[in-house]
Amino acid sequence: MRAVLSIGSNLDDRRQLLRSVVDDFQRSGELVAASPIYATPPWGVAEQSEFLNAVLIVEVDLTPRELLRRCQRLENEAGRRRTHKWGPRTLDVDIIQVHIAAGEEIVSTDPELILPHPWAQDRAFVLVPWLAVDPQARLGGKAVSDVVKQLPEEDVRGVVLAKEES
Ligand code: PH2
Ligand code: MG
Ligand code: MG
Repeated sequence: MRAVLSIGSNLDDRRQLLRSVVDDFQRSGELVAASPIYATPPWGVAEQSEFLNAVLIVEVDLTPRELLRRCQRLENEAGRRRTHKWGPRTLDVDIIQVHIAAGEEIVSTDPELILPHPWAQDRAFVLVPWLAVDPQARLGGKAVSDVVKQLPEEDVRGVVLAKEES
C-alpha cells in the first residue's frame, strides 16, 4: 500500500531526526518521494519552539497498523519525549493517508489510527509539503490544492522552506 507520512521535530537536532526517518525508508527501498524540509510555526499549542516538517510518500508491504508500529519504533529510536498533547517533541511520524489501490483512500475510525489523519485538512505544515511532492494529491474527495485555499492565509505563509543550517 502507499502511504503519506508527515514528519516533524522541534527539539534537539531537528534536521538529523527527520533525516533518520527518510534514511530508514530509503534503505529499505520503500521511499517514493520526500518533500523539502519546511520551517513551520507551532500549530495548536503556540508556546513552543518552531518545528521542522516534511512529508514522505512511502510504498510498504504492511497493514496500516503495522505501519503505525513502524512509525512508533522510529519515534522511540529518536528518543521521543513528549510531555503533553501537541507539545514539543523530538520526532513525530504521523500517517496522513493510506491507499490500497490507486486513488482509493482508506477510511478508518479505529481510535488508535484514524484515517485520513483527523487534522490534516487544518494543517498548513502538512498540506504545503504534501503538495510539493504530489501536486495532484487528493484528501477526502477534494484536491489538496483547494483544501489549502480554505486555510487562513497567515498559516500558509508561515510554512517556509527551511534554511540549510536550521
Ligand atoms: N505537531 C503537532 C502540534 N503542532 N505544529 C507544527 N508546526 N508542526 C508539527 O509537526 C506539529 C505542530 C502535534 O503532532
Ligand atoms: Mg502529530
Ligand atoms: Mg503523532
